[in-house]
Amino acid sequence: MEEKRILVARSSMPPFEEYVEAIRPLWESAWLTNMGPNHELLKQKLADYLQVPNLSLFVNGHMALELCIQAMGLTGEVITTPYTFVSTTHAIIRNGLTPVFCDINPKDYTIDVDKLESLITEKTSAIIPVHVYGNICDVERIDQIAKKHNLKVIYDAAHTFGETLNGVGVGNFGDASMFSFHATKVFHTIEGGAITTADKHLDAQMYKLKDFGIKDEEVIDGIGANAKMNEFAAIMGLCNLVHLDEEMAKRKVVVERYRKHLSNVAGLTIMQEVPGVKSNYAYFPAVFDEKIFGETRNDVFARLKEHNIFARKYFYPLTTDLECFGDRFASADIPVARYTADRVLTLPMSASLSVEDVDRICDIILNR
Ligand code: T4K
Repeated sequence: MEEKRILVARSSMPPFEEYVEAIRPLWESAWLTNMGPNHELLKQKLADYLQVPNLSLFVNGHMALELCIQAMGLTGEVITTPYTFVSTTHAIIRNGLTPVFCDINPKDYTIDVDKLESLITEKTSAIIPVHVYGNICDVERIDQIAKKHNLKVIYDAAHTFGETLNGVGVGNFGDASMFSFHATKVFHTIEGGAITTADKHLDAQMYKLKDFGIKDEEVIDGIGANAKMNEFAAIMGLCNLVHLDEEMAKRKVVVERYRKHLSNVAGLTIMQEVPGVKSNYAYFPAVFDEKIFGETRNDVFARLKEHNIFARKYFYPLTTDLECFGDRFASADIPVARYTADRVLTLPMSASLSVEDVDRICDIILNR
């Protein structure tokens, strides 16, 4: 008999009837997009949930980031990390800017603040750090460095929905934060994303830029794109929001089960709870040091696959090494990012995993 197939993620689904009931009024109103009533309601509810003053919704997280960079009018060089999904780097380059790659720290894989300052030049206009896997960057140090050098900070907070640091919503750090509501995320709108910011002017810019730069019927004073969230997506968000706390509680059980089996295994590094952080349990990365663990990450990946379990190598290759860039970023000094990308495996993680599933996955990993 074929073993149960487990993928790295599985979208949370609200009860079918709840979604169907919620979309029923659309057949009456026929108002499907362009900042409809559900879009406006979701925007308000998410701003409350994330404890942020302003939130702008988008068709996806990537367009949110791209347009936020545009709205800020950044120039020249932007410091970021290569240990991320390709979206972060593409958003910088597609704005005509040059990414400068800073290494990550081995503790939580976020930007290494000790290596950051030496990369700042007179051309640097911003820092785009990534709260990778939901690990919150050293926001205090980044803030100090940015203020000292007069730089903007946009956090790629794609993985961090609903997290808080010492009670403060993660979307409050820096000049702006981008969240992804992709189907694979803890909270999703099928496709979707948001920018949070305390800057009212920036928020107003974002509202226009996602709608072609339209100010009113006769005035278009920005060169925008079309990146609006539609009503079906917004309704999916409203339905998912009702069940979010329950979903996160289920994810917590999964993470605790992984930790029970995989903590204190020689040659295997996993993330532990961080004091002061309310986690959303988005991802479960495990880093395999082959010299001590006895097997490479690729060996473990292949063995899991034999058992119909599909872990992923998020984030390998590093974005510096992607084919589309040739050897343009080959000289980046990023040893920790390289070490980690070569050894990381993100294990299956969703609210639908049972403890038995986790036991089976861990059994396979450990019985080498
Ligand atoms: N910044 C960061 C740091 C990010 O991680 C991302 C996105 C972004 C920016 C950009 O945000 P968005 O523009 O996407 O809102 C996935 C996601 O597509 C992507 O959103 C995510 N990061 C990235 C880390 O993962 P793929 O190419 O690995 O996805 P895929 O299709 O292989 O799906 C992975 C697994 O998820 C599947 O094995 C099964 C499950 N799945 C997938 C889909 C599409 C579902 O259960 N339902 C689904 O509908 O990129």
